[in-house]
Amino acid sequence: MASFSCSTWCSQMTLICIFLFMRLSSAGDPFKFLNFEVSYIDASPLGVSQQVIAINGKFPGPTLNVTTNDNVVVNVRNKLDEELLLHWSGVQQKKTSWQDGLPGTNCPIPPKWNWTYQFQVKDQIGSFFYFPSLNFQRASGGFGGITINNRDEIPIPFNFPDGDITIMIGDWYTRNHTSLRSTLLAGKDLGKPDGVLINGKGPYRYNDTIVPDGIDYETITVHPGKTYRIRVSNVGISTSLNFRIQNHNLLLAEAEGSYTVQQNYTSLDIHVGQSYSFLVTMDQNASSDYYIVASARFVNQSQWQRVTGVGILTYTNSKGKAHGPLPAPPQDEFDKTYSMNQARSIRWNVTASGARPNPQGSFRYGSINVTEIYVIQNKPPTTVDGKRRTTLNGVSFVNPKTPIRLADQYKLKGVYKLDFPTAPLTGPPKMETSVINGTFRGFMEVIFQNNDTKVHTYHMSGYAFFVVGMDYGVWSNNSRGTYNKWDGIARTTTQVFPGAWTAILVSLDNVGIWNLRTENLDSWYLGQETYIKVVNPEPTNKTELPIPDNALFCGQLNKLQKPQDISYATSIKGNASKFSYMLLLLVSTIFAVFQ
Ligand SMILES: [Cu+2]
Repeated sequence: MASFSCSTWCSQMTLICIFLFMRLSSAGDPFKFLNFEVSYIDASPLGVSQQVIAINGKFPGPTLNVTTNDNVVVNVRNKLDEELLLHWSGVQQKKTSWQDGLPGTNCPIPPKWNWTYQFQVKDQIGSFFYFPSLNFQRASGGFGGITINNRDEIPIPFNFPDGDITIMIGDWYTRNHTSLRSTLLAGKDLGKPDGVLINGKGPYRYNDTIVPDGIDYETITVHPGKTYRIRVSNVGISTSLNFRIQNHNLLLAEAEGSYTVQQNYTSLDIHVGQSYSFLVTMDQNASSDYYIVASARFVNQSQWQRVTGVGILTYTNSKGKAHGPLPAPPQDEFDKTYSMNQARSIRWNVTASGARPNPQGSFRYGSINVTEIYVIQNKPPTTVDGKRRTTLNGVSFVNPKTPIRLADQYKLKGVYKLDFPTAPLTGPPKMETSVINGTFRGFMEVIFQNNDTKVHTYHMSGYAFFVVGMDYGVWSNNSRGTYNKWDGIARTTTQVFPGAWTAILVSLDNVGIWNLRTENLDSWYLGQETYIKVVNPEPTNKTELPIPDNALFCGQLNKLQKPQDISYATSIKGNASKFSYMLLLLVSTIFAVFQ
């Protein structure tokens, strides 16, 4: 039994107070309480010792496992020596852009401080991941899965799986994020990654010359004949990965919060920031284990051999180790349409029940009139004001010292400009805090035009958008004739192939300040992002919750910040935390009843 020293008691009382003063967004829906302690640990995923970012001592962090409409309360303790924000990528933060965990919405959590996120996963299902959004930290870890389950009474469009497995894949460097950051700030390219990790672990030694001895690899144990839901996210820096499991079919079932038309793939390209669910039936004879592979895509395979993640799928009745060569990646070196056709083949299951996007209450995005159009073009890095920077439409985004959402709240002038260009600027590129002026309840069409030489993925916070078209060449008005107006997938992160465009439609029904960025971490870090501002002209708490009482202040609002007592910076664990949760639950119930 933990002893209740004053410091523990005080911290519990503080938690309770914070909690009491939080607005209960929806008192009827269940609450899930979590503690996330973010710290460095030593790990050697590729055989080289390095500092990685762990959550509660784990790398990757624990999966946030919640259910549609849950109220999620995550008390984050920053034990790094740097500022921290966690972004719950894919969580739409309906009415709560205050909780989005990005520099445009939140002041960073200083070292040793804690900050409690509270948000509701309203009307959402699916597979996503969270990650630290500041200062290139994702390159050192700090990520973990997000699983939003259907509520019990809502059927899923397939038999309930016998198991649920989360797999994080991503390219990896043996240098940590501070070193990678310096490389970028020095105007250099990061170069080829040192490997690909699967759930924070290096490759199985499938080949003695390529993989050194003594590397810890991921093993996933399964029962023969059973069907598992395998959720895979690419949490890496900038490498598109091809995912495959030797001798096993991947039946695609979900993409970032939307059930898909179920189709079989032998492998699927998963670009940075994307998540999918596959149904995998363990229908092989277990004569040996099987390889799980995530290999770099669109690169010279002989030079990038080491940039391959290899894990092991082992049946409980397995008769031996996996051996021989890895299952081959797609042989499409001279066929640039293969991957794009695969992307186009991913369709929305328009008849599945459960939470799903419902633009303007119609479910028929194809018949809604577009109110604003943005053609957004990226180019390879270029020099802006003497620095190597990336741009969107010729603007390299500069994050303001005061978050945009807070600047609006306190009516500060001059923090940003609402002048993001609707098409690429023709003049020289510039550094600006230039934001998109979105229309509340408008229907926006965005065409991403990728003029770089590698795949870029784009993510939008606050929404799921419909991916309605993609093709090589330059987008024109005529391209609309090729749009899928019926079952384009609604998701949060889409790929844009080099020399190609991708078109999305999004219903701006969520008030707030929403990040629109490339997920390629190096390009994002150098300015390839903006925000969309969506304001309800009518002042009401119904479309956006008030500023949370625990909001942190920084920049021009620095003076509003009260100091935080960090003397009780010890973690709350074990029985003590259970006790405090019970108390919190009790207090919140009473509070809800008497509200
Ligand atoms: Cu996001």
